[in-house]
Amino acid sequence: MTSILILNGPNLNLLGTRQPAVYGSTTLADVEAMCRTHADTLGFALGFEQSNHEGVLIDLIHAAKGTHAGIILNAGAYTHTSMALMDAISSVELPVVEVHLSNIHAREAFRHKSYIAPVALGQICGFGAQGYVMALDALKGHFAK
Ligand code: CA2
Repeated sequence: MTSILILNGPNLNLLGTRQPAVYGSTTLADVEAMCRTHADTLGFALGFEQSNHEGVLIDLIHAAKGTHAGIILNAGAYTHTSMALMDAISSVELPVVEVHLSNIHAREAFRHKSYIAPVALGQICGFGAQGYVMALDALKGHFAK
């Protein structure tokens, strides 16, 4: 069965507990449950991880090679800073869909820059938790090409 890794970066463990006006009231456990339900309908197996540590995220991307066929990545604030995550994505040559809960282009200027976007299949942002489900559909379509 095709397996997808959903990877979440720093502070996303707090989802649903603070700043609901920006990030919604859905918890990360809720996001995982939504994704698992949708992955079942698409015939995907799912890995679902979160880390607050850049090196751990890099290790998880490296380990995805050979285990997962694609990655859905919300790198949190590392999106805007991390050339190391960008290099890790390039090195594994797996399709990556970049996801953000908020519309990063409608927020502060520093959030407009993404180091992930140039090495991703595409970016989904601004649709809250539904963006992860949309990313699963995007990978399904990509594999069907
Ligand atoms: O919109 C997104 O998904 C972000 O990746 C979220 C990051 C932010 O730095 C990016 O610019 C956009 C922040 C994640 C923090 O998540 C929290 C959730 C609830 C309460 C506090 C933080």
